Amino acid sequence: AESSIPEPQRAAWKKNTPQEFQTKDEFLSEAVRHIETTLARSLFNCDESAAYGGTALAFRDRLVMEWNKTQQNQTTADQKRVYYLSLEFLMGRALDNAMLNTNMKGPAKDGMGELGFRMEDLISQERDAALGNGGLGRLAACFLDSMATMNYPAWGYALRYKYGIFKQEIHDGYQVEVPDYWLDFNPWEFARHDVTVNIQFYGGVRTYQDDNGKTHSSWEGGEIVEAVAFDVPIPGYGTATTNNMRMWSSKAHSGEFDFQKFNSGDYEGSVADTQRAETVSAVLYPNDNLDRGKELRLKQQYFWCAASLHDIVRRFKKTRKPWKEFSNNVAIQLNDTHPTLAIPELQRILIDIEGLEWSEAWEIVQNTFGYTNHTVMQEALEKWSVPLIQHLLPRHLQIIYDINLNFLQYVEKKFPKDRDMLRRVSIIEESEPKRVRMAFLAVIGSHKVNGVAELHSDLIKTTIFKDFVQIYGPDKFTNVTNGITPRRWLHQANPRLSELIASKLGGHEFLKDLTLLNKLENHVDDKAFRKEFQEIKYANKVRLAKHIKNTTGVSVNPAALFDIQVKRIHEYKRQQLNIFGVIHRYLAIKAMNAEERKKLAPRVSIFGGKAAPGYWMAKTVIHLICKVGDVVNNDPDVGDLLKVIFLEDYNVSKAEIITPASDISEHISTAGTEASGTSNMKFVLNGGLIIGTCDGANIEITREIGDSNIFLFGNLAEDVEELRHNHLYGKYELDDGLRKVFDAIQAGRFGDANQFSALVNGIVDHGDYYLVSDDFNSYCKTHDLIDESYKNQEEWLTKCITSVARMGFFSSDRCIDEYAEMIWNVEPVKPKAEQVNGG
Ligand code: 6GP
Repeated sequence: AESSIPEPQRAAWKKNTPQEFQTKDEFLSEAVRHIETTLARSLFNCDESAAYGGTALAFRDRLVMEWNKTQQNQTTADQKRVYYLSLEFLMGRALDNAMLNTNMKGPAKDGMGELGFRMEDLISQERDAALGNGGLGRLAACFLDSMATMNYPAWGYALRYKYGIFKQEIHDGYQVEVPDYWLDFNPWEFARHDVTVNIQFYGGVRTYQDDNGKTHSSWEGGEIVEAVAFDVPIPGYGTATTNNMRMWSSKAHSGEFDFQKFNSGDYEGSVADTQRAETVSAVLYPNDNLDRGKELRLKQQYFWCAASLHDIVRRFKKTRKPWKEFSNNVAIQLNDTHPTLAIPELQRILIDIEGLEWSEAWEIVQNTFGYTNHTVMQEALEKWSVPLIQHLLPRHLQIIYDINLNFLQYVEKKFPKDRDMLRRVSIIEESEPKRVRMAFLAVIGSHKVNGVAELHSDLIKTTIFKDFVQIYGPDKFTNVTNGITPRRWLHQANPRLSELIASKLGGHEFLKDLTLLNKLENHVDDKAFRKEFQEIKYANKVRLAKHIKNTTGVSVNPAALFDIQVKRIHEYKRQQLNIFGVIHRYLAIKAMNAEERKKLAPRVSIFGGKAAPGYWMAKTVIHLICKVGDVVNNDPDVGDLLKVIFLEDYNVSKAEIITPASDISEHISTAGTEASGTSNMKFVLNGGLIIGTCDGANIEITREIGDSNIFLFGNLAEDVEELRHNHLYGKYELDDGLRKVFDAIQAGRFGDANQFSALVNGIVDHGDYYLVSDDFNSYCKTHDLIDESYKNQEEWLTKCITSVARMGFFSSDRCIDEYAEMIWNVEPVKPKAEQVNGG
């Protein structure tokens, strides 16, 4: 503890504590020192990448100093901490965020200006930290920002993948995946070679009796992989609190380097073992909303859960509190089922290592964990094969079986007449081979389960967890509607809009309390304000048009209506509906006379997003979009009336350019399939309207902004089941408009029709699972409505401004407060007065 350090030592330390830069000159001297010494570059070879590096390192120093103070302060405060376990953190770039959150962007910009650099150029030198697939990973990143900003004592636990999500290239209209080796220069992480955990795999279980005749189990043998901690400081906005994201990296256990092999001359064999250990944290699985059940993925999950729990338990033990205090000191949130092994792992630590009784341990486990579900789609629900777990984690399998036995006995007592219930809710699915249903284990091992938007949270109670509502009662299940951080998604991505809002609301407080945006409604008739708002949107469209020109070579007119769909490519998200709609529009334009064409608002349809490398249908959709673009964009008869763009390699930093530039964005999943969506929130917050289905958070967005400010269409979730049934039994007719689109594709107007036959047949012959045909007419009509609406620019502008003003609810700050109160029971820890960042 602090008080145990003798006074003279303290004084010596204090006297030499590095000072945090406060001015342009102080910043510059730090940055130049780093360029000269850390990066070994001189005045004569300091390029943009070195200037970026020096700036980033100067900021990292500053963050690390605040991090040290924050950790010390939180330890002294001795309050409950929250640990957010996520296999994905889609952080994007860190420099702009660090500069804005510490309120030091101005001095840094001026300083680098003196060296002849423009800050935008330096910012764009940074690689994205892309340790995630999509919404689930970006949500985790927004949560870290909110937890730090609101001073919650919180840590994120991550896996330090050597390769993040692949880089997408488009060759000839096909997606090509290129590995993303992002660690060659990462100034934001801090290696902690002294913080390591040995992680065990394989081996067997030995049971033995102690002197009192009590039976114990012990997991023995197998192999060890070492986990090394790398810390990334997470600065809050306008606060000194700097939290931690700890990433685990795998390496060969030093005791494991096989000296036997080595001495017998098999040096290469030894090295191969080392490399095998490193593969555990090598690559992020590139699937969004899909479980593929690969052994290495299970290894990753256990490696990361075990290292994190070891760390958490070690920290708790330092407090010397009794075990029954554990869940008063620790809340662990499971981001989907990926960290579910943390449940049997904590139970194992408590009973096998710490010697607690089963029931005492189990109560601690349940009180500690909360579980967030992010999808109801069957193909995403994790089920690990029993033989695989048996092999890799033999003791955990025993514990899972014991958890299941206790649970089923409880259920049987409660519902003695319902035999089928036991089969339905068992953690073990009686398939061949048997499988462990991770979602059920997560529900049983947690005290709260939440969905991520109201409709979704209702759906999990009536579908996948229906029986569990009967068993535990409805209170175990709750909703926390997702949110986004207004720092990155407004202040950073759209600085001019942030300034405009600040000028009307008298400062930037809205960035910490987004509900203050409602005061903007008072200015909706203010002419100057409206004009500036419109100019900002236009400027953002010009910026995106430049990006489109630079990356695709296509010129688009910034005055056209920008219609954007950017997200992972997935059948349920229905990019195919969008591109079929675009083809429908193209055919309509071709059939129009000059008079009709004059009345039409020019459009740019913009797509972006990655397809999982093994997802053929998704790749086909990308191919179709590209081919339609080739035809439409080169049709002189169409000109500016329609352009179709596929933006390569959609990621967080590109989203920061794309999101502020939309007039309309598309959130058009089959009702009941998109748990929440979060880009819908980003687009509206940046003054764009949306076209969407009654799905996920679209419903709550509608409630907040009013149904006259959103373009909703399509069938409702409650009707989906019956519609699917009709498709399967031939009780429907393919939509007429869609038929014409298919005719055009089949006639080869967009290249070889065979390329697209699976896509078309999926709808015509194979049941149209995502109901593209059912929603097509309503979709096209709604787009016609959008055209009409866009002609009245004043009304359109009013809709946009009103919507921004009503988006306060969707801040991830609100969301984190709800978790803190309903699920974690944690309180903020005020930073100490001596801390400086933004304070
Ligand atoms: C996603 C959901 O698809 C998306 O609707 C939601 O906004 C996001 O999670 C954050 O809650 N789910 C996944 O990406 C996923 O893989 C297993 O779920």
